[in-house]
Amino acid sequence: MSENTFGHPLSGLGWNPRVETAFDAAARHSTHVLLPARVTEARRGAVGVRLPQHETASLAPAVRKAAETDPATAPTSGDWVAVRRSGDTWLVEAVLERSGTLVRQGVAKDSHDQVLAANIDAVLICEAADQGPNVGRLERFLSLAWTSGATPIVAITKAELAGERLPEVVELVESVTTGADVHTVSAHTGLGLEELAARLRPGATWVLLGTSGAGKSSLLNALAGKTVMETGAIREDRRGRHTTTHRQLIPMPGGALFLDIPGVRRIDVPGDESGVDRTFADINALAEQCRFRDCAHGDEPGCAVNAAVDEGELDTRRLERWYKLRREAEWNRSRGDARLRAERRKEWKKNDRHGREAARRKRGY
Ligand SMILES: Nc1nc2c(ncn2[C@@H]2O[C@H](COP(=O)(O)OP(=O)(O)OP(=O)(O)O)[C@@H](O)[C@H]2O)c(=O)[nH]1
Ligand SMILES: [Mg+2]
Ligand SMILES: [Zn+2]
Repeated sequence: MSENTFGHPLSGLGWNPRVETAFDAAARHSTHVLLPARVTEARRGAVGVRLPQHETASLAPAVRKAAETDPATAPTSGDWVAVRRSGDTWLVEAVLERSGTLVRQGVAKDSHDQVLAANIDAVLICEAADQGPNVGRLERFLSLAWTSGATPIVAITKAELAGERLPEVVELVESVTTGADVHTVSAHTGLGLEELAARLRPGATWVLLGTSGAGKSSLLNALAGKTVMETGAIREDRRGRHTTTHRQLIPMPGGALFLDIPGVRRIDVPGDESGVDRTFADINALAEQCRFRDCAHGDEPGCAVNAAVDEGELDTRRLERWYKLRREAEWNRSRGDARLRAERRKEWKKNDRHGREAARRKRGY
């Protein structure tokens, strides 16, 4: 961080030279006087921003139009935006270029991707110690986190509830978290909180990812040392009910920022195989040792992947999950490409029509 950004009024919100450059570019392009702000809450058609004081801002027509065409461009929690005063309201004039985005892949036929969090440095994946762990889900969350460009970190939450099973739970989690650090924590007993808090750099933005009831908001409160988010008991008669219902960016006492988001039950891996490859780096390293470069790990001779399975070093279930997630990523990529093609076609048709109408007007009939 350059010296002059330390005293900046937005430094407590993660303001940094990269954002400053992006903002300067936006400000130069505008005829209005613009101010930088960070989106703390995204709602339909409006956003909660910090400038650094709290304000509500609506979307300027150009931003709204872009968001209608592609919802992924709409200002979302964590975004840096350029705003201006218009009468007694604030308008978002531009969404500044993002770094690190957690994207939820649209799974329905025509659905668009949804940006859950923008400008994030770390993804804290929460998995409760008393309910599993679900390694398949962890691999899925890890793939998503790696694709975001931010650093994934895993928190085994509610550790005290695992009792004697804790070492077994930790071992299982660590067996599927190649390349990501694992912290064992308890919001109730305080276990592991100091170690985790030591990793929070001022100005860094962390997002919490996990199922509903995993203890994300509780962990946030415990790290903050005060209640910054509501937490909720999981009751049998209200299963599936989320305690956190909207995404919110919270500045922490030490200067880091946390984005708390509602629990995610299942999430598709994005159409980008790189996140899956990072998650399964152990299998990829094995695959590189196969005799044939294009080894399909079937019954080829000299297959290092199969050798590892035979020697009991690689769990076949993990291998199967790798295949499954890779297929899913490939499928989502091809689907994304198909949607892009369809959108382009629609755009061309529209332009054609506009062109024809303009020609007709010119001709006068
Ligand atoms: N025993 C124990 N319970 C915990 C711990 N952390 C959270 N809980 C409980 O787990 C339940 C869910 O916690 P929340 O923090 O609301 O979970 P969440 O992940 O934010 O859930 P959503 O907001 O719905 O996504 C609450 O009843 C908490 O009291 C812990 O360390 N130990
Ligand atoms: Mg919550
Ligand atoms: Zn092989």
